[in-house]
Amino acid sequence: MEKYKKSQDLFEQAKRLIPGGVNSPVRACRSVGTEPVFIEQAKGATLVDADGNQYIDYVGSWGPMILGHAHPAVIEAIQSVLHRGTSFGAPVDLEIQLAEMIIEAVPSLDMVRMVNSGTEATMSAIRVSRAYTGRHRIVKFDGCYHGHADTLLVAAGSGVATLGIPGSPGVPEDIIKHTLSLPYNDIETFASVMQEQGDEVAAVIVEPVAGNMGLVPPDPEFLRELRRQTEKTGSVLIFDEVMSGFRVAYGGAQALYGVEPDLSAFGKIVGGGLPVGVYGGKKDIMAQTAPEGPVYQAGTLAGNPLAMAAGIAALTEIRRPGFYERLEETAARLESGLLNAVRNSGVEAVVNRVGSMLGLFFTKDPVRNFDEAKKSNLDMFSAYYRRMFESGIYLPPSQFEVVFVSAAHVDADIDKTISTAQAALRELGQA
Ligand code: KE4
Repeated sequence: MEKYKKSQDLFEQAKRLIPGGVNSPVRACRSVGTEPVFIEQAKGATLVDADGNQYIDYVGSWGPMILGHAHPAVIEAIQSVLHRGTSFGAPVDLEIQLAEMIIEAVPSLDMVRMVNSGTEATMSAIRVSRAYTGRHRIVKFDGCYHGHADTLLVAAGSGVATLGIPGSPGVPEDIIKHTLSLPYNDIETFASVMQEQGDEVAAVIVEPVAGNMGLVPPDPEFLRELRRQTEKTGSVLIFDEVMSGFRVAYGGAQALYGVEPDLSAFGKIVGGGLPVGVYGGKKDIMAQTAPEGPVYQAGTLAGNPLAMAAGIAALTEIRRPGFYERLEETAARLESGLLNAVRNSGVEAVVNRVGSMLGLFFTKDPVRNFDEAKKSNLDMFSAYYRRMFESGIYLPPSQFEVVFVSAAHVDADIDKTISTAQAALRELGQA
């Protein structure tokens, strides 16, 4: 179609040079049967593709863009430090400033280490936990995705779930034999596993709000049970807040649900759209990290000054009074509009939401874990996705991702999204 001609040409070129033509699998849109458009630029809640088509964006770069794209404060912050140079491989004052902001925002953090991605953050938190406890076993939860480190690519969500693969070839059995993946929100199963083998468990890692099997809220009692059992067995509790951190509250999901982990991982928002991952927590655990302690972890561009400046600017904006209240209003409007659209369409679907993270599943039953998420009608999701896309609503191209609302989404965006969803769902209901 001429409408996407430039993107199609670019995609053909990209596929000759980059596996699948993308630098991250889920961007290839394979699970929804379309090809990706190449983005020319973005501002606020609007994306513009290579052919000039405009979209209301609910991917938000998979979470970082809580302020909306190209926020003036973030752009200005990057420009204001650019003249100093882009990377030194030596400490910079900006690293202290961002570390202070993150530690001040999250009471469970005594110390943090900057890395370049969420994957590095969770991978490093696991390594430090294993060193701190002298144990190897890791407990994670089905449908949770913690990045692509070998240890954690077991029954993962996000792109692994989107591609329908159990884990990934190339990950030796020797490595994943230490990783146990249990059903999310299943308190009994978790408690009995920890009673049996908790004293061999180095760490329990969880997405405290699950955003990689679609949006699945935690049962607060489940999070409290994770805390109780890990306290009892001396295992490290790791909250992977790469997505939920600074998203569902300024203090993350741990602030929202009142459960304090031993270590946390952050990413996405804390870099303001530039590559930043963070792991941190209790001082005695973090003191294991080289060069203070023996656990090796390193990174050429960790603490990069441009990324630090972008992160500082982003957190400065989102900690302003009223930010989360306004975001909550916008996301609640979208949720109720979608629920009404479902009710008026005759289609069976449920909507899950925590703050500005939403998930719509084509099923009549509640979705509280990965098995239930996988029971939803994926073909219907693909048809819905395509219909919304063609009408200028840019949703995540997978049932196992989440819709992100930003501070840049205005009433007109929400109204257009709801009316487009209404039309799409009516069509699906009549098909
Ligand atoms: P990165 O390595 O992609 O920065 O972060 C990995 C990660 C860790 N933990 C959680 C809870 C995450 O959601 C992620 C990454 N999220 C996916 C989207 N679901 C990133 C998008 C992609 O893989 O292209």
